[in-house]
Amino acid sequence: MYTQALDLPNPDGDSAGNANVVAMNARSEPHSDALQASFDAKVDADEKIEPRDWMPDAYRKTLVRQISQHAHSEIVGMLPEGNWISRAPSLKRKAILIAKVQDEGGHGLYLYSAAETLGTSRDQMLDALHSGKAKYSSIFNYPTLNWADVGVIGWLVDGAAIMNQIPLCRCSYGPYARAMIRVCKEESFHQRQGYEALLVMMQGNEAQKTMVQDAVNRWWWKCLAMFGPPDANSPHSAQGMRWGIKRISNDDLRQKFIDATVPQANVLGISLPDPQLKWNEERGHYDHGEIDWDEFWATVNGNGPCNKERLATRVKAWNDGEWVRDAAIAHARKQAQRDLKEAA
Ligand code: FAQ
Repeated sequence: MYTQALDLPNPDGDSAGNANVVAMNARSEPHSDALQASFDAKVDADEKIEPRDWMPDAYRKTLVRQISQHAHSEIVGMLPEGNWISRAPSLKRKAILIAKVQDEGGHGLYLYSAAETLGTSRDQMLDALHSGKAKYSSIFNYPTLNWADVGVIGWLVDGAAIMNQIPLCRCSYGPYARAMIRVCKEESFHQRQGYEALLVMMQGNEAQKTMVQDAVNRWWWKCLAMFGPPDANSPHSAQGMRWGIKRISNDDLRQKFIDATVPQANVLGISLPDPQLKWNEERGHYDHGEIDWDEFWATVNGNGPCNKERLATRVKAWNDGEWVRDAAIAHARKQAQRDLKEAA
């Protein structure tokens, strides 16, 4: 979809050696009422904005923020499940889990590539993640205590992720929208494999059923918080909607997720840990209890149960991989010199 070619260090480029990035960053966007009007008209007509089109600086910055946070979530999201590959209960479950974790890595790569089309480099984004400046989804800062957690991540975490990501397939920025189409197809498989794993456990013995219920109790509220703060406290929502980046609000997506998930919980035979969860005939939706937003913000701000561990694992993986990056750059350099000779 996007090039995965290695950018060679370039003396005229940024610290990562990406000359194009520097060119784009240094470019001060010309601004005129005509350019703005043509951008607004495209967004209003539901046309896609493409990398070479003029766009307001704030639109570019918002997309870099959101897409890079999304990419970081995918690669940090590999960690809690990756911990269970060696402990999967059968060869079949192990093969499925390996494929799922690889898919998440792939999603991270599509998303970093989509963000790069906006003039930021992968090294800049990863620096922000490794130094703790960048956000990633709150959900990946909680521990996976037993095998039922892996099923619940598939069912509820991927389920919430798809609910949020389907509308992003219609987002106004072309590369992000196109990346999301494939991501959503894969997330849909992830959700179904998680649900199927739980269905099997729920047909097992009492200990297995208790494990599933316990995992659901621990993850339910955290998954509801994944959709972000309530609309009234969501600083980016109004502008995101105006720009066609966000199509459905945080609260509306959360409600859609609850409405879709309650019947699935009934089929599984588990209860959801919310005494206020009740069908409201008048609204045509389930009413639900209050999310603990203090706990959410503490986690988002670095003080959840696993924030430090997740970041330390990512930084170690980056440092351990340095020799691979060096070897790839040396190979690409030699290849470029060879191509140059042949062309001469
Ligand atoms: N965690 O004004 P809003 C996955 C931040 S992928 C942490 O509402 P916005 C796949 C927000 O960034 C999961 N921070 O912001 C998988 C902002 O902070 P900032 C990730 C959060 O952007 C499955 C501030 O709060 N999905 O799970 C969270 O309009 C299984 C104010 O919020 C995406 O990233 C949160 N939950 O709406 C992988 C989807 N919520 O930047 C492995 C794309 C909010 O001002 C295994 N992103 N914040 O410092 C989006 O749709 C949006 O960015 C929202 C937030 C909806 C997340």
